[in-house]
Amino acid sequence: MDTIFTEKHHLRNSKTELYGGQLVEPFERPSRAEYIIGRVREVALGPVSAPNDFGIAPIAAVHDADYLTFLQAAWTDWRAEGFKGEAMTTVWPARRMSSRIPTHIEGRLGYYSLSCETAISEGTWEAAYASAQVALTGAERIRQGAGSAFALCRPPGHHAAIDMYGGYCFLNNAAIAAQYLLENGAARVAILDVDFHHGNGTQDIFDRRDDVLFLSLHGDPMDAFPHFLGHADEIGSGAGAGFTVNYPMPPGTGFETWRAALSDALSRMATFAPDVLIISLGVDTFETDPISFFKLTSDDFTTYGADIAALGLPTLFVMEGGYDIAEIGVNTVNVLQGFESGCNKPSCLT
Ligand code: OKP
Ligand code: ZN
Repeated sequence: MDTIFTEKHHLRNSKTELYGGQLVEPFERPSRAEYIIGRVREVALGPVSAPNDFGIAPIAAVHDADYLTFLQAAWTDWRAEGFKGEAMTTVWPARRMSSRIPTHIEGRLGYYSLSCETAISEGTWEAAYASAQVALTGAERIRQGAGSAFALCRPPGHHAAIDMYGGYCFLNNAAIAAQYLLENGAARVAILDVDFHHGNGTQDIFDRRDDVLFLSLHGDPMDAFPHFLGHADEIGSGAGAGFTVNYPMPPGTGFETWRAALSDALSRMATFAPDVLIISLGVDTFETDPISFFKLTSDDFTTYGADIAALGLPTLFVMEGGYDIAEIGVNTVNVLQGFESGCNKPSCLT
């Protein structure tokens, strides 16, 4: 399997995350990607290549134009105020307040964010842009006939909504890849989100769409971030009704329960018959992940990779979360190797 990767992820190197009432080193840090690419190389998963630049258009096909303008200027605008730390939201348009977009950066941060743990720092836009290009390059490989590809995106994307960042995400890499494929020959795309956290951004982007089936297995939002989306009764809106499927699961969920949800998701995907499958691949379902509460083992990642391969669909893996950094390389690559071992497509056997 080919991997798409760029060192530009290092440009996302925030120093502060608000966690438990303290400013700590962010869980989402550069070493995550280094461990993953290190493992890709160690097991010789396949060639590693740099992304091409598809420009801003495929990003603007998914995100709000003024949101993108905000993101590109946020660090400069923040610094222009003379603030000493990184850009963090302190105020939101809460219930019954105005939804007018403020001019001051503090107001704009509130308008365009969904949480405050994620600080905007120098280079954040450049890294997020490069991460989206990694996903687009992976999508282009699939469009050209590859049976699979691994977009080693960092920063992650699945919490980024049409016009909001948060949960370590700025641009929704998986959604950008899906939209690109739909505009370049695919009639239907399925997105399976196996990150521990609900993919609220992806769900938001495709809520009304019947050409994208979004399925997410995640910690119950009653107990887990992002807390305000991801319930089982969210099924999509309008023409998109029935094209969103959520599998919230409680603290302590192990592989048997998780795999039963996966099995249901896979059979729904088979019925949908997409041209391409995109996996939002987070390995924060791991038993010792520091911010999550599922109990998957390293071997379970291999097993479910093979389960996914049994669908026999062209599959783009897009990296999302995973915070047990010492094990993130093994767990991520286990999914990819499991997929390859379980894949019977002609394109996998070559
Ligand atoms: C990003 B991704 C836990 C707080 C969680 C944000 C988590 C973002 C996860 N007590 N804060 O989905 O892996
Ligand atoms: Zn996650």
